[in-house]
Amino acid sequence: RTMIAGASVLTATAATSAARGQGRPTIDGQTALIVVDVQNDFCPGGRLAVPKGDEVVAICNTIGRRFQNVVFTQDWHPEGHSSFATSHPGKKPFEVVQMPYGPQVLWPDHCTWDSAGAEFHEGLDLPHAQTIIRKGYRKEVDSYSGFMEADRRTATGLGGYLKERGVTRAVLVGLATDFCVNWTAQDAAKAGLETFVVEEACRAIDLGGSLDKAWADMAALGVKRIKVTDLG
Ligand code: VGL
Ligand code: ZN
Repeated sequence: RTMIAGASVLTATAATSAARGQGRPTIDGQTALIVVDVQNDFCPGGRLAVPKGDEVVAICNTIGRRFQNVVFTQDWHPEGHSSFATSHPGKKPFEVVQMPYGPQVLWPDHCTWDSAGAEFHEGLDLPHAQTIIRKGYRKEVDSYSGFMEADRRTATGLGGYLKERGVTRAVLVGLATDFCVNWTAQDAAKAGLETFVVEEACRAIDLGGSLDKAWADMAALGVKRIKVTDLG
């Protein structure tokens, strides 16, 4: 009898800490789903295709219905953007150059203003999404993060938007795990949001170990890596 009582106490404790949001997010009016860069250029056939990037679309749709607050980020570059290898004579995509704000991976041209590649994947079906934060629109500065440009000074406004609306918790999905999801998650955590990344709802580029490093860096800031089933 004692053993059974002890076991049920343990079970109750685990259930309570889960409900407190230590392992899984409470989904309520203070929680926002941030759908990162689910754009054609990051999907197969796109100019900076993330392997299996399109597989996140259906998962985002299913998850997204459960959230009152849904926000999209959209990578949005002018032609000739400084993150494009084509803007650096003699350089190739995926080489790294030094920019005034630090190292910058050079990419194939992608997500240019008003191009088909910059549009959201046509299967993304979250009509209740409330706002779209565009980023990377200044020619000289990239922005993987939905919160802060790569100069690490210029805010996009997403932090203020969420704060003003009383959002304290962010759940992230989208592309790419090791770049824009990673940087957005880190900045969400730094902004004081309780931050979760749903791993099956993301796909990675994985350049030279960048995916393992991204998960480690996110974990160090308290970002929680969860599964779709953790959303209940
Ligand atoms: C991204 C590289 C360049 C991303 C955006 O969405 O992860 N990656 N621009
Ligand atoms: Zn970009």
